[in-house]
Amino acid sequence: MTSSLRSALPILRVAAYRPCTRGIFRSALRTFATEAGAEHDPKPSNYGQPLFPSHPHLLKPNELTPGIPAEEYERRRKELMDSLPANSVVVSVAAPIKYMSASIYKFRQASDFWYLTGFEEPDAAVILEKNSTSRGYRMTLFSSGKDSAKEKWDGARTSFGDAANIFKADNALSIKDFPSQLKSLISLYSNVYVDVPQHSSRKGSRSSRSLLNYLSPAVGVRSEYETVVESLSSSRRKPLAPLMSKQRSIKSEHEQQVMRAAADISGHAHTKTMRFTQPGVSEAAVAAHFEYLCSLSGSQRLAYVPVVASGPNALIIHYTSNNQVVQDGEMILMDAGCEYNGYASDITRTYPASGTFTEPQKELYTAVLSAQKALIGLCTESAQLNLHDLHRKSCELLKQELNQIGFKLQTGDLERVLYPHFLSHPIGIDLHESSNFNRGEYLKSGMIITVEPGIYVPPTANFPKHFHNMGIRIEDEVLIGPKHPVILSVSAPKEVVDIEGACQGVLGLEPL
Ligand SMILES: [Mn+2]
Repeated sequence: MTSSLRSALPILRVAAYRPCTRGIFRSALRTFATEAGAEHDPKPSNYGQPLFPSHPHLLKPNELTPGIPAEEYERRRKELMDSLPANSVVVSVAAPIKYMSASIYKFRQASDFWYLTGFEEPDAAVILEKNSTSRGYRMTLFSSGKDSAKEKWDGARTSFGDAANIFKADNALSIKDFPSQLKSLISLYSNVYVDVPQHSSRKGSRSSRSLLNYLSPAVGVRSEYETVVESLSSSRRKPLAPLMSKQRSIKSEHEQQVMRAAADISGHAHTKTMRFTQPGVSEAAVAAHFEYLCSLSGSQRLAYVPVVASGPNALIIHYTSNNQVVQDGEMILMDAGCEYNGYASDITRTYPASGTFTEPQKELYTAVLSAQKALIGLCTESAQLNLHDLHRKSCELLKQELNQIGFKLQTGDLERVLYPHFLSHPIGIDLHESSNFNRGEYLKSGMIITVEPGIYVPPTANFPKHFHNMGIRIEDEVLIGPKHPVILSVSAPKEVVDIEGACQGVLGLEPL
């Protein structure tokens, strides 16, 4: 038994389950912990995250995180390091734990750190030093390691030995050594790729810092780390985030599969939630139903706070109060997606509460849908378009569609009033992978973007009365192909007949 916590406890293990491969019935061998070669029980896990030995129902033997093989993480690091000039070092740190009142937020790893390491524990960091070995770099992983007293409360942490072996680090050290190691190490390199922390804890008041230190000793480490980073001259310090953003924008086949699975879970949940929705139900219940279905399908959390906007609430683009009651005759705009195995999904559907669109609802819905489908057709590498081009195209198409159904649009009506948001954003580990994404760059195969035109009609006399207070958005996730787009969110119905079919149970769906 390797865990210091467990070896300290006088517990005899009576049965070791030795999972071989997924899907094969596991035999319960009666062994004892003291026997040589006995493997660790799957429960409680000996690691700080799901790994094949402890969670064979979630991962395949070669996977480091569900759906992503260990060699893909190796490939990501190599690709990054190969792209850098000689004399470069990369530094990436885990996300800090956030505390809310007395309880703790479910921890979510920092996206770039996770992309490079697959390591899911807080209080961790990685240093990658470019060198001339065949691997191309040297990797040092810092983490909290075993601490029996702490693990008794928070669960297992991966040992340094396992951190090195499983996550393929040349060296695994305590996070407490990170600031001093970093300090001595970066003096050796002329290019230090690192991101300056956005909310520097050093800038906090003395009292809040001591409170943070009380909550987590690692905050002290973080503060020291920030001092080291800020002391670097601007000529040597280079931002890491733009490089990561570029690399992350092209999804590997494994990532595409995980994202397709995430979109499938969300798409099915949308379909079943249409069936669940009835006049008289609360928006909150609709949101809860969606989340329940996603969790039931294995999603770890929602990718964002869902928008469940009934009737005129749909005119508020980021309506998340979700505290009204669905009325007969209204449409519901639901913008909701789950996170699955580290990747976000993002789907919006608009459907009738009664199960049947009214004529004006159908007319406006069909206008948005026609534009949306035409735009998806342009999501190919061969189309040579960027996100700005696609957005401009969406404005043109929506104007044409609206003019055909009786709108008399004046300059600015569409962009300023009826369709005030942007068409699209890249999506992946983060819901909006846009902060460093160049909207002027041509779309390339392997990118995944959303396509989400919408029309929101305020009750003003310059727009046809029968469309007043309607808000419609239709959003899919699209994988850019060389010549064809692939709609990842295809399991959520969007044709009028399919939506009505889902709502009415014609597709064989029951409310639950
Ligand atoms: Mn979106």
